[in-house]
Amino acid sequence: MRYLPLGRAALSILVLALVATSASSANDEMHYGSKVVVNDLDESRALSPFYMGPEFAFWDGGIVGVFDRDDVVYINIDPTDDVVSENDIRLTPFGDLPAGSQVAKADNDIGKPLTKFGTATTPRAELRFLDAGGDRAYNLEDPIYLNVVPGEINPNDVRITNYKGFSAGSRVKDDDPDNGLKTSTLPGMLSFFNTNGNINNGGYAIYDRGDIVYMDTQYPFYVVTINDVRLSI
Ligand SMILES: [Ca+2]
Ligand SMILES: [Ca+2]
Ligand SMILES: [Ca+2]
Ligand SMILES: [Ca+2]
Repeated sequence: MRYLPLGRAALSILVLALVATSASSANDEMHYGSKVVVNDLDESRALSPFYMGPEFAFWDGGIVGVFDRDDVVYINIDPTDDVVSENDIRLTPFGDLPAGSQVAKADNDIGKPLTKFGTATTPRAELRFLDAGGDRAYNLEDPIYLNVVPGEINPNDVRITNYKGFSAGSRVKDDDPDNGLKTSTLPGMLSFFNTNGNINNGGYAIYDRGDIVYMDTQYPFYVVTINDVRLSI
């Protein structure tokens, strides 16, 4: 009898541990800016290439002609259209619409002009990582940035993953601890999971509503592997 209370305590600890374990691998962890870890539900799923390589771009608000924190940043899926269009991905929030959301037909940013990075008048921008562990390799602990003026984190860079309490989709500010730190080239390319499975006449996956964009970071490509990054909700 005297062991019963201990047994109950041990049982409730076990139950709590099981609940915590199942919660950490559930779908709600697979949001924008999260990385694929062992046993995630999407691990080893097939990814599809985009017809044309999507580009990062911004809707130039705030001070026009200057990339600043009032500019909403996007993945422009069709880089030739130069406007915010259906199913482009927001990398920063727009009003109530969170970072990682796909643009929908009725959204207020649809049709807005997009400015490309890397032209004669605009800075270059790349996805790069901060080597937090200092092992000179990209791994799970390393946060990712849309790094404008690649090489060093600057104010207004976009965090693609969380960093020390700063959420994915937030902008780096002058006083933030990551401002000024060095970045390294993130290997890989953008591809997508064809959630609804639709294909065109040529047999290629169609990117549309509900499909999930990934930064595909390592061999084998076109497969979701550990370290890949989810870029949409
Ligand atoms: Ca601006
Ligand atoms: Ca577009
Ligand atoms: Ca590292
Ligand atoms: Ca699709």
